[in-house]
Amino acid sequence: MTTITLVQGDITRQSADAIVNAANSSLLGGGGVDGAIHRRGGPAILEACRTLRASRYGKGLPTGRAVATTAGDLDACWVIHTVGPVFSSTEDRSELLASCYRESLRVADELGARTVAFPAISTGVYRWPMADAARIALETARTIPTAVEEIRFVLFGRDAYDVFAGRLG
Ligand code: AR6
Repeated sequence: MTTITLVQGDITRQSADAIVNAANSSLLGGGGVDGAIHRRGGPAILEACRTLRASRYGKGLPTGRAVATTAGDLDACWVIHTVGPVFSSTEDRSELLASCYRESLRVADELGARTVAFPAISTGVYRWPMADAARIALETARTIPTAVEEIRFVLFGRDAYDVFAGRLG
């Protein structure tokens, strides 16, 4: 039985087994959630990302995939890095966005994580409209078979929270 919860706040302040990062395929950090996670989590996360690049993801982590590292100084056991699609008004990339949630939860299951905190993937720099992103995130979270007990969406700001809350019902 999986419970979906919503929180308004900064994901780097959350306590969870796994915290999901809206990364880019380089895995070497960036702005938004990615920057915040690396800043608060400290250099161990970047070091682990560099190792992953050198070993398995020399060409980068593909969009829609997910991979775990240490969570460094964050109050979590793991950070799960996933690469959201850039929003396109001419091409339907919804399946790739759903895949970020599915793959992150698959990795969480492999790790044995029971609580997983997600940001609203692709809704910042990658410009996905919040209402549509919330629909995809919640539909995927509701329907995926997983041993994760709590899927927590951590929304940055009141507007994003309200959009998710309106869709969760
Ligand atoms: N906690 C929770 N949510 C946050 C936080 C935070 N600390 N900071 C921002 N958000 P974004 P993307 C929200 O841009 O769109 C990076 O440079 C934000 O308001 O972080 O998937 C990566 O390296 C928005 O709603 O991720 C990639 O290059 C949501 O998190 C690129 O951005 C996602 O915004 C990925 O873009």
